[in-house]
Amino acid sequence: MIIDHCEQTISIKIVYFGPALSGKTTSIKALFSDFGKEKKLLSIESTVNRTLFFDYGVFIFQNQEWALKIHIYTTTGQDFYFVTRPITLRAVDGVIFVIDSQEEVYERNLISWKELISYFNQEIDDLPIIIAFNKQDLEVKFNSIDFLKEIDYSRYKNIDARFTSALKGEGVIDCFEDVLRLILRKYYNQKLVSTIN
Ligand SMILES: Nc1nc2c(ncn2[C@@H]2O[C@H](COP(=O)(O)OP(=O)(O)OP(=O)(O)O)[C@@H](O)[C@H]2O)c(=O)[nH]1
Ligand SMILES: [Mg+2]
Repeated sequence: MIIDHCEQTISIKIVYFGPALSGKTTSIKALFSDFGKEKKLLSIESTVNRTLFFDYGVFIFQNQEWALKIHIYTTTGQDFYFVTRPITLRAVDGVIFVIDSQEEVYERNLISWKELISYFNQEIDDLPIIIAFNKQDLEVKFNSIDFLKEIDYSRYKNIDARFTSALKGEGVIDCFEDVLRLILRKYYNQKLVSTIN
């Protein structure tokens, strides 16, 4: 979070992370479309619609004095562009970890999770994360509880899980609101932000 008193802006950064083809770009597109802002989304894609570096967009909420800017990125799942992922994650305030719920790619999700936590030290314990079990519209899925047990879900303090079908736009806004809620609660507890009467 960056609080700029001169410009009177608060900036927050949220990143969609997850294995290749799990639905990160589909999720961010659905989110921007829900807010009627699909034209504001910048996607750097290859000719086969794979993310090359990242997708990026910003939501700006403004009152008369202050602006809240929420910068939203996706990482690329392609290992060829692996080097871009830790860069995209720099100074992140909250992560939406997009899972591909298809049984045959269970391991891929686990590897991606391990990669995510490898970029952080102890701060991972307190990083706001929403785990989005995506592709719920498909028939054959693995059991989300198994995955949560395997990553030792209960050791993280600022984490939650949800089901999504990004292709249908289902659950995407809830994930966004939830990660924002976790971020604001964390900064409220740290007294970086406060409520006014
Ligand atoms: N059935 C189904 N397919 C989905 C869903 N979300 C994404 N997909 C499909 O999964 C494929 C990959 O989606 P993307 O959004 O490009 O995935 P990504 O995670 O951004 O992929 P990379 O950027 O290449 O890592 C596409 O064919 C999507 O249509 C979903 O909820 N259900
Ligand atoms: Mg993508």
